[in-house]
Amino acid sequence: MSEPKNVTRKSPSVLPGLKTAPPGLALVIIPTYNEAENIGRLLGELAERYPFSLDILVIDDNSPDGTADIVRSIQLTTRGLYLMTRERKSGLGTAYIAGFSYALQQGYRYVLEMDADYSHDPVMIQRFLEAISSSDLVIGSRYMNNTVNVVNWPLGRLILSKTASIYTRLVTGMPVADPTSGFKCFSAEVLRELNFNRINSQGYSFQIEMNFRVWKKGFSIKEIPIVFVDRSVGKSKMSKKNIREAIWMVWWLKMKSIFGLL
Ligand SMILES: Nc1nc2c(ncn2[C@@H]2O[C@H](COP(=O)(O)OP(=O)(O)OP(=O)(O)O)[C@@H](O)[C@H]2O)c(=O)[nH]1
Ligand SMILES: [Mg+2]
Repeated sequence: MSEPKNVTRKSPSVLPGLKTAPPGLALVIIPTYNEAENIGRLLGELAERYPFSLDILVIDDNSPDGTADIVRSIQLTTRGLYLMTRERKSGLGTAYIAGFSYALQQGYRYVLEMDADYSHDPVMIQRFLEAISSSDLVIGSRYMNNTVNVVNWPLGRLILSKTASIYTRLVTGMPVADPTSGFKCFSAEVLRELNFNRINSQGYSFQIEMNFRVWKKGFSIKEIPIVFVDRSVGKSKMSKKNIREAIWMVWWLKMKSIFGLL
């Protein structure tokens, strides 16, 4: 299949005869904006842990700190690492939509979302890949069984996140304990069923909207426990605008669903 113009593959081809899971089955999408301090270490760890069972697509929005250049240099020695570049910072939602389209076009069976800032532990990817064989969407949850699994988060962030989870559940009725989590895995069947043109939310809303649409289509959703660790380097891109958007988005989704316009 042909490669979109803004995606580069520099990796060497896979060595023949290796007794491992076939490459090309699962793709992890990592959106980045100014993650130069994190991306090198993360890509190194992913390549080491999953040398043949996982491909990686970094989607960088022309980060001024040179994140994309770091990815390019790692591509020279890493199999299955791809880079999509966009001209300007255009939001997490559109980055993921571009990544999902790429994943479907390339025929991946499973597609993961992951942050670049080490809030999401690479070790857990194995669990996602196990769980996705019996579910359509697997969400890494910080709030399962009435526990809170976050490390180093300021109390304000925790209250905000937990309140958003409760609020989303009350308004939409969606049975998901952590609807704003950005560590998750979709089966390709689910993504194929969604009309990406209708999804235009960013940040937290994007995660909620994806879950809601998957749930409303009757697909199965499973949550697995994760521990979320606050970023230790780099800056958060979370904004007040993201929070305001999420407050209205859940009502908008509910109304659309009631009137059959989802
Ligand atoms: N390509 C792209 N990536 C983005 C954009 N905004 C955020 N990201 C990336 O998306 C991931 C999550 O963003 P964060 O800033 O960590 O947001 P967050 O996890 O909600 O906030 P913190 O917990 O404070 O870190 C990170 O890998 C960011 O670099 C964007 O506009 N474009
Ligand atoms: Mg983060």
